[in-house]
Amino acid sequence: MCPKTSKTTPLLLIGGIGFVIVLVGITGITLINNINLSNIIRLNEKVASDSVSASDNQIKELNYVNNHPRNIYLKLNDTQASDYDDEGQQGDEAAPEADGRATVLLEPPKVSAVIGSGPKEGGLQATNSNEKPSVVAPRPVLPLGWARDMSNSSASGKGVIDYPKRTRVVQMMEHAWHNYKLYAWGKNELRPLSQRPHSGSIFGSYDLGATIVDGLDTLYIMGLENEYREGRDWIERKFSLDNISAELSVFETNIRFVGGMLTLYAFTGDPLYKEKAQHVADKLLPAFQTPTGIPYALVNTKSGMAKNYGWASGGSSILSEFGTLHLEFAYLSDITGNPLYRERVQTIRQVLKEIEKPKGLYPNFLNPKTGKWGQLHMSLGALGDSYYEYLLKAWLQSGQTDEEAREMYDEAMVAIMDKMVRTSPNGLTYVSDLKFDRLEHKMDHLACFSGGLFALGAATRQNEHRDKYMEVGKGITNTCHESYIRAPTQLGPEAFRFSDAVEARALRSQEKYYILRPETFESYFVLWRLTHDQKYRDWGWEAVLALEKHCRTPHGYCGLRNVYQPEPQKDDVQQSFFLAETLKYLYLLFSDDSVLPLDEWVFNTEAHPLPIKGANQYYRQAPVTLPVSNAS
Ligand code: DMJ
Repeated sequence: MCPKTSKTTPLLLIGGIGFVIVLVGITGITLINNINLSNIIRLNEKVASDSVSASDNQIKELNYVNNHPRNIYLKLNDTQASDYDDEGQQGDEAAPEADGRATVLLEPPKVSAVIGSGPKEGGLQATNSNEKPSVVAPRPVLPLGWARDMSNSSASGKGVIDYPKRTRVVQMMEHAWHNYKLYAWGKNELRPLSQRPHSGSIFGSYDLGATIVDGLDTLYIMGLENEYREGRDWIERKFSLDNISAELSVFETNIRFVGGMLTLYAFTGDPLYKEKAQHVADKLLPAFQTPTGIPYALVNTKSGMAKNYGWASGGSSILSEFGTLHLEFAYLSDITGNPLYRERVQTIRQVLKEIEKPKGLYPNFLNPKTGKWGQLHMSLGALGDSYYEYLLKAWLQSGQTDEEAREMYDEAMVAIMDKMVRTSPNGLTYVSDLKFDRLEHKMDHLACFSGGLFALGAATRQNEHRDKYMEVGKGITNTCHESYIRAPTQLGPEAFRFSDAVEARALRSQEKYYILRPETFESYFVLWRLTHDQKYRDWGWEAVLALEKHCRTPHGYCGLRNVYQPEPQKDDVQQSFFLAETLKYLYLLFSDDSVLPLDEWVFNTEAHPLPIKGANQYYRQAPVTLPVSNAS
């Protein structure tokens, strides 16, 4: 037995040890696996809970609903989103939620404008239920309801949301955004045909997310909450101009990036946007280091080296560029408490106020070293346009206190009316370019914003020009509409001419393209708000159908190479301003007047609405501090 036992014992021992090793091994692997697995599960849970709490916090922080202009209440509900046909007819009566996105609750703001007999009277009245109403500051405010006063009460559709049509615009925005997200997320723009990013444009080749920053306030206004959050998240995590050596256009960067961030700050009060707006503006400041204070056009974000475009007359800066900084820089000073930004644009203002103006007009080119005009070319289109816009709007933005801006605007308009506004043989009103003493009977698509500008200027000041300017505003808008409907695509060319032979038609091949520009729709929107004439909505709807027919592709929207061809070639670029401006103005055209009322908001030239001081509770003014910016 013993020998047998002694033989089997080692075998058993070895077997036992082996068993234990295998057992320990299996247990160990299982344990390790379990540890890994539970770690991963825990990690995932953490990520999920972080992102939930981040987004909860974000909601709290953003106070998304409560802080929204006019308390837009989000209702994500797709059920009736496609309940329309191409004529914009809806089967049933439009229900309040028919566009499934945003319902406007007319909860009164805590501070409301109280109006005296004119713009110089009145003050602000607190209507917070805890306080006795009292005048807190006697300062000029826009006459309450000036926009409504201009309306024709017999016109149909006054103040009513056109849900089916507005829904279509929201769906266009979703299509543009989702395809950008799919193929170009974080890059500047989308190439819809090639399904890849568009780089190397005015934004340079860095990934600045131009479409995100430019389009985000439109998403917010439309109530596209998830998309808005994605964009905000990207800005928080990725958007920075530090450590990159990009040569940026001061103008484009200001109107799209600074302007976009400022609007988002006004809407939400989220400090992220104020920080980013200031961050971007600080990168632009070296461009202002010139003998006159007129900034250069381009600045390198790393070195601060600044320069002008080689092609601009005699090393000049461009009127529409250095003249289109005022709204953003002034507002940035007010929300940061740092006066430096306003000082920079006020210097530009003083140069332009004091300089001699040929025939009362502003040429497009000004040398930042000598302070002298370059070529005497004048335009309300390319190179000039938004300078005039910012004169009127600086006055509006200030709550009509910046009288200097209004005077400069009024004087410029008198000269433009006299020297540049003309009527064609068949009665079309247009704004011609002027080169030295010679009129060039051509109007850029860019100049089509001026229909709305003339009307807005007329609506906000009672003077001897008021009726005439309102008529000119309507006339220019009508002419721009004509330039659209005279093309088989029903979309307007980049520039159109007037001669004995043609009216409102492009003649040169390089003027026949359409790049999703907004200016004509901007004027439809402003005129709609001021007159409630149904034709502006009808014209906007024609444009929606034309955009859908010719510019929509399975992967986003493109411009057209020739609007006069029935089946035009597409240009493969979805411009960021298509989301920022074109779709925003179309959306507002079909909204009621309580969405961004024109006596509380003023749109920058990229359609980013900024609050009006003294009339808008979202102004968010900060106490003035000593300059803290180290950029100069
Ligand atoms: C936009 O960037 C702005 O509207 C600018 O003022 C002019 N050009 C484009 C749109 O056409």
